Amino acid sequence: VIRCKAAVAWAPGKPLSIEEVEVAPPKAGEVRIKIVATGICRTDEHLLQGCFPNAEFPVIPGHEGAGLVESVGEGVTSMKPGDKVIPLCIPQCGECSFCLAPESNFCQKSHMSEPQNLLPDKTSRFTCKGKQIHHFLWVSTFAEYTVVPEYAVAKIDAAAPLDKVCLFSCGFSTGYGAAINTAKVKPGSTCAIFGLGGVGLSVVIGCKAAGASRIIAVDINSAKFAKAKELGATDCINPRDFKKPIQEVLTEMTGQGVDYSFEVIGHADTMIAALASCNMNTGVCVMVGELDSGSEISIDPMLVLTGRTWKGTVLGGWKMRECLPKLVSSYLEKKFNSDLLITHTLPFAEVNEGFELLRAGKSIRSVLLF
Ligand code: COD
Ligand code: ZN
Repeated sequence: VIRCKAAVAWAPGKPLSIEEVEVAPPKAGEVRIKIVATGICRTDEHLLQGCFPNAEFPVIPGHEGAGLVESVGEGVTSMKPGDKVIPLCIPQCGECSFCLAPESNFCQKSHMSEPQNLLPDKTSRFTCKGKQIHHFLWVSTFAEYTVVPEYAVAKIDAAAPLDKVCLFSCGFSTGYGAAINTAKVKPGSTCAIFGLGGVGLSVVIGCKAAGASRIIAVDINSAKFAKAKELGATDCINPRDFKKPIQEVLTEMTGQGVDYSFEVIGHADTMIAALASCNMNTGVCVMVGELDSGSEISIDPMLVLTGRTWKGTVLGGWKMRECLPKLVSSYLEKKFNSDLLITHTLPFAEVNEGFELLRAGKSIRSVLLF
């Protein structure tokens, strides 16, 4: 058993408290990881506010981490102590029908079908002050040490800087993959991205990498435009600067609407605007943002009947265990610069300050270092 620091959420709506926790050794098929760096994602904020479906408290949040294997349980063969790894919030068991389908990146042994508040054997490896603490998405990266099933861990290049590639376990991969895998953006095409947070800006990086010739960034906060331009946006527009609906503005700017549009905010009205902004016949609209649970959306069916394609994406469509190592290699070959998304690097003890930056819209991504 290792005693170490972790940020525990004891109840919804309360700040995190840094505690000393006990982390049990990995059981068969599990890996204990020393987390070196972890990003703060809005999904962690949803969890803290009590808005994450089926979450149980107390819990150790965090799902955007990277670290080193500390020890492995019986039967683990794909990694050894000292390996650099990224824990995955969507695993890849390699055996279920989703894992075997080439186009799918779901895994049936994941939180879509099994709760991730505890490890697959329905027990926790964390205790604090004599209480069992829940895991989050099996990864709980707001702990100096965490235990994760082997099939929910990707081994990455030993040269990877962990304080940068931690973003690959969620935010960056989601946005970049939405452009590359889900929309399959073609060279010379036009794209519109609604919402320029860390995920939306990663979509911008993906559209540029795919060779789009026009990348129109849309946000109500014009302070986001400088970074969007730096990452590849060719035009930046603020819906508040126009009297007419933004879909009409985009259609006028492009003639027939964009080839690909992306909603990376999570609001019903911008989902409909993004859909209406793409070409009525051949346009593809990708929904990346998530509506509050329980909300619904209603659209004029003509928007889709004329031929548009409306798609969703989870973690950018990557089969995480096999694709993340390749994505890390592309990063090391400087095919894109995701470092520009990191606006703040903080010591782990300042985790609550990191959430304040997120709530105030002052950060794109904050990375916490242990
Ligand atoms: N029009 C244009 N822009 C807007 C509007 C609007 N009406 N409202 C808000 N915005 C802008 C904000 O100014 C901000 O710049 C941006 O939208 C949103 O940015 P962030 O920083 O709040 O969000 P991100 O990029 O960190 O995350 C956005 C998601 C939509 C991905 C996230 O909130 C979400 O829904 N997550 C769940 C879905 C998911 O796949 N997550 C990844 C796995 S955890
Ligand atoms: Zn996330």
